[in-house]
Amino acid sequence: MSDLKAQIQGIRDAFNQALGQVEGLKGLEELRNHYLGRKRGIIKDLLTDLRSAPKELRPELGQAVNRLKQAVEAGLSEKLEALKSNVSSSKEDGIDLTLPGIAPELGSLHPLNIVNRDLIRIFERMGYEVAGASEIETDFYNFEALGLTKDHPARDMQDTFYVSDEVVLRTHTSNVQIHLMQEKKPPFKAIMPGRVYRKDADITHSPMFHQVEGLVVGEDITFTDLKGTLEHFLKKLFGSDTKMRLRPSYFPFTEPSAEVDVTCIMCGGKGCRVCKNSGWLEILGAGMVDPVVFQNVGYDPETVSGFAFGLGVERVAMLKYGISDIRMFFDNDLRFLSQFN
Ligand code: FA5
Repeated sequence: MSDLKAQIQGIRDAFNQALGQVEGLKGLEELRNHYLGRKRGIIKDLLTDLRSAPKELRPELGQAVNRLKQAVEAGLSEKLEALKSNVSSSKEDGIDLTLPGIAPELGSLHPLNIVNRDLIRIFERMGYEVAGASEIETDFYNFEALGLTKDHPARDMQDTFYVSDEVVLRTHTSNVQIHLMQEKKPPFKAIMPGRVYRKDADITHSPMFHQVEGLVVGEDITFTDLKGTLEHFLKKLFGSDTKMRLRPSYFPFTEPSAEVDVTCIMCGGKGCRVCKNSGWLEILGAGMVDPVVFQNVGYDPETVSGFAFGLGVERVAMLKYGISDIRMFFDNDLRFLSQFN
């Protein structure tokens, strides 16, 4: 009798110890089977042993086994609740839920797309439409119609990738001007972003780069309109303190033409390494549309006038973010790109 009682107590102690060491649901299930299993469980064995105990002691021993069974069941369900509510301490199937999660890597806009969108947005707010054309272009749209005849020395200004004698990878977005003017009647104003190509490669020049072209055509469009538009644009882009200046220049498709400078965004115009101590940075080319271009698209230069401008997106992005090597935009190095999140 006392043997069986001592055995029951031993089982209870062993169960409590094992229960304390259980760490997960799988271990708990194993413990349940070990003690309460219908065929080979410890308590089932005890009940079998009970049958051979003296008859007069059986009720008391039976009660003791029942109490053990209830204690085991209570212990198991208590532990189950604890494991469920404290999942953070659970280690199931090799997954440690206490470890910090692995955050998914979020993509972000490429810095050139950020700048491109900013540029477009500024002009859209001024009522410009957005237009585009093919990057593979005929000689006519890329050169001829813009006043760059076959023997024109200014063709050398843009080192060209030729697909064939008459087909090129466009060297600028000015080709879109011609398509647009052929398709539309004035007045209109449009902005034309896109990829362009030149045989040109160093730390500030890339064989593929992006330009944004602007074109405004109508009656009585003057150089003052050009100046006011660019001033507004550059202040929106670089800040309201930005100043602008125009220098006489030459483009075959504009007359007069100008290079447009802004006060250096690094030093505010005082002079630094970036602006080579001049206080100014060249930012875009512009001018009044040459009457020859209007004639080439069938417009009457006596009744319409207009202005055009073009800038390099990489150049703006390099200035805005202080990037010294243009190749960083195209290396696809995540250490660089993730800084623009
Ligand atoms: C032009 O391409 C003219 N079509 C711009 C224009 C349009 C003038 C309308 C007047 C009226 P330019 O060759 O200067 O101009 O190029 C414009 C800008 O493109 C440059 O200021 C520069 O920022 C950028 N650029 C030129 N070549 C490269 C290159 N290889 N890599 C990166 N950016 C370049």
